[in-house]
Amino acid sequence: MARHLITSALPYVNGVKHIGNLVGSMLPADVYARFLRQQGHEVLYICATDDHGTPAELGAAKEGVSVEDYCNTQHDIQADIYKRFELSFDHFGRTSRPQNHELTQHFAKKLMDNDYMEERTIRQFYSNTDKRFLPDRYIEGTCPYCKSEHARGDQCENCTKVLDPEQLINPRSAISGSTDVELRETRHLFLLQSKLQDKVAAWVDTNETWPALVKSIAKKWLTEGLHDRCITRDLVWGVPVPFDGYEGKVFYVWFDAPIGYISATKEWADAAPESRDWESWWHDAKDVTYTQFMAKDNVPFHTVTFPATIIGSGEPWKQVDFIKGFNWLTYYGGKFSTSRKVGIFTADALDLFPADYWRYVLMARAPEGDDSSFTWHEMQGLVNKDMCDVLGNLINRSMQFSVKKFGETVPQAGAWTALETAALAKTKALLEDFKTHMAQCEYRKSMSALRAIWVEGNQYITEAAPWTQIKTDPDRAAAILNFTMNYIRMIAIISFPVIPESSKMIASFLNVEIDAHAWLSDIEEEMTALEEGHPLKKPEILFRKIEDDIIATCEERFKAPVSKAA
Ligand code: B3M
Ligand code: ZN
Repeated sequence: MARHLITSALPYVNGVKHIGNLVGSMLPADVYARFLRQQGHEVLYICATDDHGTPAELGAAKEGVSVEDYCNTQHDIQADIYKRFELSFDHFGRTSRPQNHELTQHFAKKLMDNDYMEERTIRQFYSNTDKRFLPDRYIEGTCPYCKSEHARGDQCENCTKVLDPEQLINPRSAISGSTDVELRETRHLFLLQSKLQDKVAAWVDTNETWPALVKSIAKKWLTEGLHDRCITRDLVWGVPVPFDGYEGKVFYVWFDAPIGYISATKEWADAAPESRDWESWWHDAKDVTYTQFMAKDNVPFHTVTFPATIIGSGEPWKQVDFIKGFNWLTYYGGKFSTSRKVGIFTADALDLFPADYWRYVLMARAPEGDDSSFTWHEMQGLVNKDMCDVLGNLINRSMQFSVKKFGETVPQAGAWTALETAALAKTKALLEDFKTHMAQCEYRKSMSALRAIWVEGNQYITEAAPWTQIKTDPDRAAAILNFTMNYIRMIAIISFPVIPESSKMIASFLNVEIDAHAWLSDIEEEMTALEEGHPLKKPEILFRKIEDDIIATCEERFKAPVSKAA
């Protein structure tokens, strides 16, 4: 029994996210959290909306509402979607809460006290048309690296390079589009990351288990050298800077957002202070294993920038142990784009198909080793073959037959033959694979082991053929079905982290509870869990095939670049 802290990158509050965001952060974190809870560990899965920054201000301006109102609405919309995706956050907080303001200001003061922060006068774009400074996303232009015309002042979305606004070619205001912009002097705080370089590098080196993708991104940043970073902005929305002369300025969103992991934990504890202790998770928490989930563009901020803040504070905050970074999920090889509405958004996804279809498909095609392309035909294939033809088929035909021939109870057991022993031997090995890969957050491998267990069950009943046996040896038919009902129960338990709703549905056919904290002890023993006479229900249809015409409609509606045959 261990204590596991899990966080997934905090989605920006503005706008419904696409399935690419989900697969690179919240969904795998949820699958992992559920898996660990089943293993009996104490798990705390924390997420929040990233409420600050220019995207929220721009979003509010576009809708003509106040930033507060805008963020309230957007937070609730996202929270509702994630609930429908069955994401089992222990808390889904907000970085605009007082807890985060306090903690962010606390970190800033510590960094200032420890001489890791200093004031500098810089030049910032000022829009004469809009009569204001244009930090980060308020300024747009052409990327000096890849020449994309939609680069923002802080980062180019196309090539992911972090930018200084002054590097933009043909800068223009994102508010008015005006090119009447000029550089003006303004005072800001800089985090002296260059002074923290060695300490951050030494800490990165202690993390031997990080995946190659994550480690290489961190190393690349460290090799290029950490630059001092401006962490305040001329904006009204954000965490106010608690120093004299900084009225009207707030912290840069990437300074307060990762602190949000801690402050959202505090929100969680503040909701029930008598039973919850946030500090035991974050302060000097040597017994805690901390895992973060994020897409690759967020990795530098979690391997280098945020660690610099933590190390610079000189306080014993819990540092991340394992970072699971993801490549991009693409839409037919191209980029999902929130701004250009390309791809599939999470709310639309749920209108089309149940959450479990998405959960399984996205995890089976997780962009781990490389970017991974989503196509409707592939989704159709995975749902129809793996979920319907294998898992659904196993459950429906065996349970229907059992109920028809032996009534609504588990039939009598019998001695296992070579068929059962062989099936169990294979299953045991697959289960070990599944567990190992899940524990290492290797989703593609986990899903293929899981699928192989579904296949094994389906093959077993095909070979054992109770429908033939019943004609000559009804006891043997009963024994096969007894074994199968137990096998199905085992499948319901192990599939729960991935397809929780379906697992619960299968469990309801079998009249068993799927306790979130139950994993299998010994596979042979598990195969005797349901005894003769245990009540059964006639199964309902678990999964429905996705027909070709639905795929054609989706391709058209979601602007799939090319319509291909399956
Ligand atoms: N909101 C960026 C993103 O959603 C940012 C992550 C913050 S994690 C502390 O990609
Ligand atoms: Zn670029």
